[in-house]
Parts: sequence; C-alpha cells; structure tokens
Amino acid sequence: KVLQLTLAVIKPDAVAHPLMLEALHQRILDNSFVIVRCKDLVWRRQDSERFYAEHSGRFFYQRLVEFMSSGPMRAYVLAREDAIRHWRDLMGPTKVFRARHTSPASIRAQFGLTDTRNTTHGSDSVESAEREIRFFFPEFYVEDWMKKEEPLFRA
Ligand code: DAT
Ligand code: MG
Repeated sequence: KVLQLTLAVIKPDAVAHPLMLEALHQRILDNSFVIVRCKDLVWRRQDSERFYAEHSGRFFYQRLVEFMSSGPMRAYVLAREDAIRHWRDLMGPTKVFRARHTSPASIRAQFGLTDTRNTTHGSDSVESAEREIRFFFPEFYVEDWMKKEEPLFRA
C-alpha cells in the first residue's frame, strides 16, 4: 500500500480546551495515522487571509479569518495509506449540523461548535495537501522524508 501524507490542523476552538485537544490527538493515534510532524503555532491575521484566500468574498470569510488567528492551533503532517480521505472522513462534513445528522461519530459532530468553529482542518486533495504542508511546515521536504524517514516505517 502506498503511504500518503496529509495536513491536519486542530483549530483554536479545540486547542483552547485541553481535554478536547487530548481527545483529538488520541483520535489520530487510534486511526492508524503516523504523526510525521507536529507543531503548535499562532497565525497572524495575514496568514489566515493567505491560507483561506480561495474563500475571500464568501459571507463567512471575515469570521473565518478572525477565528483562525484568534489563538494557538496544532498542525500535523500525518501519514497512512489513503490519509487524505481517511482524515476527511474522520472529521466529517464541514457544517456541524449536517455532521451531527449524517456522521454522528465524526469529530465535527462530537466537538464542533458552529460551521466556522468546527474543530479541525484537513487537506481535500493531493494538490492541497502539498500546498498546505508547505504552508505550515516550510522546513519539511517531502522528498527528503520519503528517502530518509519513510523507509523507517516499513522496517
Ligand atoms: P472544510 O474545512 O471542510 O474543507 P471549506 O474548505 O469549504 O470546508 O471551508 C473552510 C472553512 O471555512 C470551514 O472549515 C469553516 C468555514 N466555513 C465553510 N463554510 C462555512 C459556512 N457555510 N458558514 C460558516 N463557516 C464556514
Ligand atoms: Mg477545505
């Protein structure tokens, strides 16, 4: 099976609650992801604007940008087979109300507060995973990792 990398983020609403942060971290480990990198960070407003540029103009954009730069978050590079889809499935739908109805066991159903304060982020394609990993971990080189570190997981 081919290992895939994805970017996962625990957003400020969830990091603010130590038990929620712990539960989400545990959820990652319980679902066969390997934590390749992990860091805590705080965004400036312009980081938020840049990361979510595709949503500029949407009615929730200001709210989103403010929220994402409101306090510490935790970012992960996660590896497993089909990591992008598995992490998206685990998070559940963007909108909390829908998540509670269609995927009651998902992270957003269980921990999400509103459609904006929805606890986690996950890349949605191979292209966005590459871009987003670079955005959060500019010092992380996928090719180096594939050569030097990925073989260690197979050993
Ligand atoms: P996702 O985070 O599931 O990839 P997205 O890329 O469509 O969803 O939107 C990015 C974030 O913007 C989302 O996590 C929360 C916020 N958002 C999206 N749609 C929203 C809405 N209808 N109302 C409020 N916030 C929203
Ligand atoms: Mg998205």
